[in-house]
Order: sequence, then C-alpha cells, then structure tokens
Amino acid sequence: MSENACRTGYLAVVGRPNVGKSTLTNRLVGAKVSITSKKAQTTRHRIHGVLTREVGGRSCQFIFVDTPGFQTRHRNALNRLMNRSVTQTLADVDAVLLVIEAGRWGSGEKEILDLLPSERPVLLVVNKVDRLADRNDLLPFLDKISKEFAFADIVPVCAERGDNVEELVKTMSTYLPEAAPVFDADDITDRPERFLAAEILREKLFRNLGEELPYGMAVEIEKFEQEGGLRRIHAAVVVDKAAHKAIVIGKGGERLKRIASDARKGMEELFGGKVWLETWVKVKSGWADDERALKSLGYE
Ligand SMILES: Nc1nc2c(ncn2[C@@H]2O[C@H](COP(=O)(O)OP(=O)(O)OP(=O)(O)O)[C@@H](O)[C@H]2O)c(=O)[nH]1
Ligand SMILES: [Mg+2]
Repeated sequence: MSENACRTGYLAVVGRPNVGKSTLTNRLVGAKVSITSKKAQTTRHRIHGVLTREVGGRSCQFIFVDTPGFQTRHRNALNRLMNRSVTQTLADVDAVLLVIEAGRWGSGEKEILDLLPSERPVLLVVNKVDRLADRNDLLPFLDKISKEFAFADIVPVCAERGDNVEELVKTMSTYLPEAAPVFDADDITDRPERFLAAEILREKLFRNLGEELPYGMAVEIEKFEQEGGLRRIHAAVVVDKAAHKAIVIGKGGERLKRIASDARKGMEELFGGKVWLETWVKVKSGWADDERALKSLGYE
C-alpha cells in the first residue's frame, strides 16, 4: 500500500436498539444526518453518514452505515425488514462497529455476535462511558468482554460529548482499504433532502409524544418543492389507529403545531435555508405489518 494513496471504506454501525448508534454516527460525521431519541427503534432505515478528512497525513473517506437496532422481540413485517437491513449491511462493509453500552453485555449482544461476518474486522465501541457510576468499573468490564469475541479493537467513548471519538477515528482509519473516494469531500450523507425532512419530522414526533408515542407511526412527504432558497414541504403523519390521530394533534391542535415548528427549525438548520412546512395526520391501519404499505413509505 503506498503512503499517499487515498483510503475509503464502508463501516457498519450495528448494535441493540438505543445504544447510541445514530448519536455516534452524527458525532463522527459532525452533522445530524441520523435522527436520535430516548426511545428504542428510532432508526428504521439504513443511512450513510460520510466523513472525509486527513488522518495521520492520509486522506480518508469513512462511509458509516447507521442501521436500525437489531431486535428480537415484536415480530412484524417492519421489524423483519429492519433486521434484514442489518444483515444485508454486514455483508457489504469493510469493517463493523459493534456499539454497546458501558457495563451492559447480555443476550442481545450475543445474538448480534452470531450475525457478524467472520472475515471482517469487528471494532467494539463501548459507548455511554459517562453513565458508569464508577470509572474504575470500566477496565474490568473491557477485560471481560474482550474474552467474548476476537474483537479487532475495543474503544470506549462517550458519543454524546465526543469523548475519545478522535481515538476511534484513528483506530478506524487503519481498517480502510486503499480506494478512491465514493462521495464528494463535503457530502455528509447519501440521503436526499426529502428523506431527511421526513426523518426530522419523525424525530420531533418521537421526542414530543413521550410515553404516548403510538408504535405504528410514519411520515410521508407528499410534496417537496424548492423556490430559490425556500423549501415548501407537505408532510403527512401516518398513524395506525384513529385514536392515535387525536394524540398526535393534541388539544386544539397545539401538540402538532409544536412538533411542526420544531421540525421546521431542524430542517432549516440542516438545509441551511427557509422552510415552509405543512403537516396533517392520516390513518392507515396496519401499515407496519403490510409489506406493500411499507414499500410505499420507502422501506427497502
Ligand atoms: N449518557 C449518554 N447518552 C447517550 C450517549 N450516546 C447516546 N446517548 C443517548 O442514548 C439515546 C439513544 O441514542 P440513539 O443514537 O438514538 O441510539 P440508537 O442506537 O441509534 O437507537 P435506535 O436507532 O433506536 O436503535 C439518546 O437519548 C441519546 O441521547 C452517551 O454517550 N452518553
Ligand atoms: Mg438509531
């Protein structure tokens, strides 16, 4: 391998739901390409986050593939599709980032180990180290899990604050193959604005609906038009049951108004321009277990 050659590689970000895969992806990319929330199963689609920079004097392009949390409960068509998306991703990448929470190693992690390709390096990212009650617990924990699998490397981080993420970047760079970049140097994701707009609205729904969050909920962008610097977006919030419609709208429409306003701000920040957003709620029963409805909502 020549010293100055460019390195480019795909890295799958996998793990149980809610361990911080999307927070880590965003932190690595330096922008919010993937939505995050306190709730499990926030990510439903594979999303590429791109980081192009020099590491140790070499140009590197990291293409992170953020995936839905791999989960074994709730078996419906949506979850089957999400799990399939994780396994397909694993087949195509140069290295795997397995994300876990510091201090937690259980059957969910072990099940994921069984899916990992034996011929690819697996880096274990131990996230949320800030949550450990006692920092002295970290080393014995790392020692214990290092015996569970032949990890290529183990890197503890705090994705939320960015602690030790630079160390992770250096470690990952050693696993990138020599190859020309796939994306432009300033690209941060493969996903079009239309998709990102739907995701931002979904994130605000997740965050504003608290415990009342209806399980079967999705966002459909019905219109996306750009006039100069202004983006006009019409979005439908798709719910599974008529009763959920009232929850999303809230008393006097207040809740949906707040959600739409948060979403508009998030879109303006990511797109760097003004957004005019109109939202409404529609009921589509059973969509989360209907393969055709899932396709029309953009699930692969
Ligand atoms: N304390 C702490 N919280 C974190 C850290 N990283 C992520 N979180 C929080 O963990 C929660 C889940 O984060 P996500 O990034 O959405 O997790 P995910 O693994 O992508 O979740 P799914 O897409 O649902 O599988 C959010 O509330 C984050 O703010 C961290 O380093 N420390
Ligand atoms: Mg996620």
